Amino acid sequence: MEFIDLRSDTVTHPTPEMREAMAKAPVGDDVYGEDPTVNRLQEMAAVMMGKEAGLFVPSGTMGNLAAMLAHCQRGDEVIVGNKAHTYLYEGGGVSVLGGVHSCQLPNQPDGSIALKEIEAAIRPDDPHEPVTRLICLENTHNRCGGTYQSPAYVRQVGDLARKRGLFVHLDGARIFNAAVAQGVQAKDLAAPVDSIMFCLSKGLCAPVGSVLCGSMEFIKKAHRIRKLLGGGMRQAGVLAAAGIVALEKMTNRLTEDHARAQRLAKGLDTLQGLRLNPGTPATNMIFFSLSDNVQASAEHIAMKLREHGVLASPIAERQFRLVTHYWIEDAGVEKTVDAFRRVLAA
Ligand code: TLP
Repeated sequence: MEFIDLRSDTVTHPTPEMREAMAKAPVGDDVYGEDPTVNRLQEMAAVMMGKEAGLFVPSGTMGNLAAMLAHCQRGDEVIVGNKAHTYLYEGGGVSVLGGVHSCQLPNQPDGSIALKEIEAAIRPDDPHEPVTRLICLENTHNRCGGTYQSPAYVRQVGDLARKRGLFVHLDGARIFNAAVAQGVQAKDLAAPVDSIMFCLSKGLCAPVGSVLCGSMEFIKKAHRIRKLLGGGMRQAGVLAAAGIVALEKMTNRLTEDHARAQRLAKGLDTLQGLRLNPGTPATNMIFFSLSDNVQASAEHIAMKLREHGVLASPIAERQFRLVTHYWIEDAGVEKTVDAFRRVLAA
């Protein structure tokens, strides 16, 4: 059975054009810096983010970790949102491997961190305390509902960081979703930050990989750290080739995923038994919970949905996240609403 897979946009398979580009890609040993396809992808990514250089990494998690380790020393502190992917879902890597302390501040409903809170959390120069070194933002913000932050907000954080001698790293796993949702360029959102990581293997459909972008000096450090983390790949051009197609062909079409998310949310909203989160969907993620009158757990509902050919992610006892992407078409939207209707009525 063909499943309608809404668990994440990470489940996307490469497009036929990507598979063709992968088969034909010229390759070399990228640890020697000799893979022409990786080099081309890194240059393209840097231009699109308005940065001096880019570094192809195997995953978003490694990109964020390499960035944080490049910015921080042991004993430094990173300011993160309490719902940030870097804080919740990356194994605490920056503390485990970097000896970096984290200061978690509340994420606002739109995924931002209030400027006042950031300012108040910056440590004084006192030997009792860790040294505040880095602020991490996330755009779009996954756990806050796929919400996005504006260029003006990112600029304000960047200005504050510069004034206080701090770095800013942006987890831009879905930066192109944030950009198309606001009708701006990705580089408008990346300009105020020192480094940005974005993923090729989410809504952009490439099978593997992310790119970390920043200054030449920063990328040189991150390159050394990537090797140390075991992320130096050899003939990685076969993967980078799909990434190039992702950047050339797949960024602007993300508006289609956002429109389908709207349509899906509208359909789900007609069903008794579900309560959409306020404001959902902001981009390609729909968050909702089960109403009190529904006895079954989200886990049980997800199991039943599978029998109807729909894969959905429970993210808590009574909550779901659905994510639209390239492989979800209009018929899949209808089928999903129908499957929820049947399962809730059973
Ligand atoms: N997110 C995954 C899960 O890990 C939750 C998903 O299904 O959404 N930053 C953000 C904002 C992310 O959403 C993710 C993956 C990552 C980083 C990590 O990327 P990978 O999976 O490539 O390490």
